[in-house]
Amino acid sequence: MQLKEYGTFAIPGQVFVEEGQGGLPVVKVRNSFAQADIYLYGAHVTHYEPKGGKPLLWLSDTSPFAAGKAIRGGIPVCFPWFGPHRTNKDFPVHGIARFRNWELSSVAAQSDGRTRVALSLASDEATKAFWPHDFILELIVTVGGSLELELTASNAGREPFLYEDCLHTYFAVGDVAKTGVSGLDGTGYIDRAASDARKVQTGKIAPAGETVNIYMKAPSRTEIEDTAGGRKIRTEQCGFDSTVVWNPWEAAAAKNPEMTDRWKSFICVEAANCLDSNVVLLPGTSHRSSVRYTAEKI
Ligand code: TA6
Repeated sequence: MQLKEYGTFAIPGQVFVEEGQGGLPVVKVRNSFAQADIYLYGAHVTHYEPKGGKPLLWLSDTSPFAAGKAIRGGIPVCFPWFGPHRTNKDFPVHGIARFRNWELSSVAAQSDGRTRVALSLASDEATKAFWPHDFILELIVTVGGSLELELTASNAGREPFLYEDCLHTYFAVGDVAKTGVSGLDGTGYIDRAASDARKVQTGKIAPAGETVNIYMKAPSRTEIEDTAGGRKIRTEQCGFDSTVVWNPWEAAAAKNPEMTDRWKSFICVEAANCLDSNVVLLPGTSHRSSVRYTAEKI
């Protein structure tokens, strides 16, 4: 059922807002290039499928869609911290942006046939209970033959602040054990699965166990070779200094009811500004970061 209050954002045959899982509003984009679903809760892209292709994103079929719970899969927007909070372990992992209802700011059909959806989130009393700063976040999702996301953080307060962010993308793959990630050869990383040891990547990443590699000063492109799925996915990032490659593997996934044996069918390749590469924003300034994902059959 289409949601009346978002009627002004509808573009007949191309964009509509309806009640999605858990009754949460979801923007559905259907154009000549692709289809995509974007939840206002977390500004969370849960689905993208180029015409003639397969879904690009992994989404747990037991993911909760409920206030206060993280949607497991798709593209979580992490802000203003990455991973566990540094001083308060009771605060949510990966920040607060993914637990908030974002505003739908605009929807546009572009002259080239792509569709652009803009969402925003401003600080309020609820965000300040976790993080005391005045901020505005904007996420622009462009749905075309590639999927593009642009995340802009602005300092709307009077003091400088420091933040981390991440587009924590879960890519669907045929079999993670037959998946390689190339493009990071020679890049230094923090190996979270080995007590944060500092290492340097040699060759491509071929996951064979729990992998939580945080590459600092990462190159702007990687390629995911999804051999079992018969495709490769190119990721491009700009304004993000780090790339995170993650899969929990069997033991860690078993502890998470939304993963269990489904860990085999995704790999996260995340664009981030985190750890050594956080961002400092002076009052009145902004930082913009973007990603583009393109899939090709092999
Ligand atoms: O980005 C990798 C990571 O920090 C992993 O260490 C893992 O704990 C995961 O993210 C958690 O993400 P989730 O979406 O499950 O909250």
